[in-house]
Amino acid sequence: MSTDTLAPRAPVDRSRDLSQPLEKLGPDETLKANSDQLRGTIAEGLEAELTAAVPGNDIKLMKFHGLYQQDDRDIRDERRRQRLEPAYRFMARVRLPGGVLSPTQWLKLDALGRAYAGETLRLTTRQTFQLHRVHKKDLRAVIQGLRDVLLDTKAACGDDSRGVMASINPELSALHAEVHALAKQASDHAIPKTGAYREIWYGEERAAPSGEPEEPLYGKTYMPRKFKIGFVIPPINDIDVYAQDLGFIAISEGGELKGFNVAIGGGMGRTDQAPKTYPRLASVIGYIPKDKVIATCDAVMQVQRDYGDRVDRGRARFKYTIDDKGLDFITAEIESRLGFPLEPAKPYHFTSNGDAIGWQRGEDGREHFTLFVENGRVSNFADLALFDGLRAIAEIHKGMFRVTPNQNLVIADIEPSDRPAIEALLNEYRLDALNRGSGLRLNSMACVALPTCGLAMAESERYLPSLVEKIDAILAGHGLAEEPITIRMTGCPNGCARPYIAEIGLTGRAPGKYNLYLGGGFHGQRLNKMVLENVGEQTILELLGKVIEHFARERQPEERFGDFAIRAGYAAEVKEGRFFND
Ligand code: SRM
Ligand code: SF4
Repeated sequence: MSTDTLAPRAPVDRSRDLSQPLEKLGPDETLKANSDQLRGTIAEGLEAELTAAVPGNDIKLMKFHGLYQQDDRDIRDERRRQRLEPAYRFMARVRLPGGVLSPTQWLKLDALGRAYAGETLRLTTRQTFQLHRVHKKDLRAVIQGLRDVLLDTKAACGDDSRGVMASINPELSALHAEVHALAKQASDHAIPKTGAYREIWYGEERAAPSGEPEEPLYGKTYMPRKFKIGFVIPPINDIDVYAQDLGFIAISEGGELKGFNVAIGGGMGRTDQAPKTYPRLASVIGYIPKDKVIATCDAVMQVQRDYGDRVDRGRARFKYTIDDKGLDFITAEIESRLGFPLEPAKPYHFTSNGDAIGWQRGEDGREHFTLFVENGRVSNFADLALFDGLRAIAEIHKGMFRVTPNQNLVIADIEPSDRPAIEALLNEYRLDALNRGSGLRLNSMACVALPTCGLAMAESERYLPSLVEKIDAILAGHGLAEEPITIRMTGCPNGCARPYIAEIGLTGRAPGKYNLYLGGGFHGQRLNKMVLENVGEQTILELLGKVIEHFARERQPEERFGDFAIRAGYAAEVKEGRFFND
């Protein structure tokens, strides 16, 4: 943990891209600036009945409202053959800071999912819900339904502060409550303030101009790119704090929250064949007392707002601003906007980035059940009525639910006297069986990918479960069935399941083809290394078979799979052609 970044301040360079005329910037900048604070022609596009789509510019603006236009890629070719427009639908992403929701909110999401979203809900890697396959004509009903239970989709996507994450750790009830409250405050503070959302989706009248700017933080051009904030409570790095643009690492004394170490510049996305893009782990730059959280959000976001690349969108994330300008310069600029220097970072310690599956008791005596939800998909499957089972639980549950950063679900805050009733439903619907997966499966995550994601190049959610089964067979053959190993798959290199910090990472290149990465840190502290590029299942299993065999034979006591993979140097071994011949 370096604190040398708190050295004397670098001079402030104000030669940023915003000083250029707008037309010299990327097209998305012009679009935002001319959008009348995200109104665009969204309201008109919703009325057009001849198409299930909305006009191109509105597709982009609607992201700021948490909505993505997509089409069903399973039937895209068939529709083209029939000369029909693609089967357009929308994905709505809910804003749910820290992933906490009440049973009433669950029941509303359940009802909306059944009525408008293909009878399914999707838990995401940033602790919220996505409703897919919503018809354009139903968008208002969905959004107004969410409003009935005080939920919305504001800023769940777009160039703004995205869903704010917070650790789940059920054992530390008081700390969790305080950190979650701060995450909610940061989310409320950082979301766009434009009235566009209320006007378009709730049908409210536009307020008369007050003379104040509609967006005090964002101005007319919002952020250069998405911006992600997360709060973590050591020792569990469940939110993957090093993958956040701005991460707060809770520092407590005797169970009392004191403040946060501040980490900046994390991000996963990369593009194949584009070396200027890369995943980056966040750098810890110092410590702030807890009453400075909102000021720090403001300062850090302002720095990225003002210095982020607004010409090349591919380099617009905060991680590149930091690498281009230098960490010392960015830290000094943050401190200058805060008006005080950051204190040296305080010691902290992480043990894993996974979830503690099963029953746990909080320090306040209440009980919590973490349910493994494979890849976050909540549906009624042929052999498991997960959707119905969770509805039945929500109907009697008196506590809260928490969506975890690993796409799982905590049935939280159960009074001990209520536990038998919850257990009876878990048994009746056989949901507890989900928690009996292998160490690999319980630490697996896959992004949505096909058929809804427009950027997917390969399967992910629909494929990882069967691949895990095959790797499990290899692990079991070496007595490692229970070994917790993180495996994460994405359908493209964008990294939505944070694959570059998994012990085994797979990113899609083409149908049936993946890059294979090994060696991420078990608590999210180290990026993995690419071992194979653009290969199919057989090659992946052949390589993993050998690595697992070596691991079983040569691991040191307590050595993690990822640590072993780095120590063994597989990336170089394979590259230099030695591995498959040994
Ligand atoms: Fe993501 C874009 C799904 C977490 C990096 N992501 C997308 C889109 C919206 C595709 C699109 O732009 O058309 C995907 C929608 C698919 C679908 O059909 O639902 C999508 N991302 C997801 C989710 C649902 C994955 C999941 O299976 O859970 C996650 C929703 C999170 C949420 O609730 O807000 C999700 N995405 C992430 C994460 C993980 C995180 O934030 O911790 C990352 C990596 C961290 C990061 O941002 O660096 C991530 N998504 C991306 C990127 C690459 C960004 C970059 O800097 O290069 C894209 C593409 C883009 O923005 O251009 C993307
Ligand atoms: Fe889509 Fe790629 Fe994100 Fe997966 S990683 S959801 S394929 S953008």
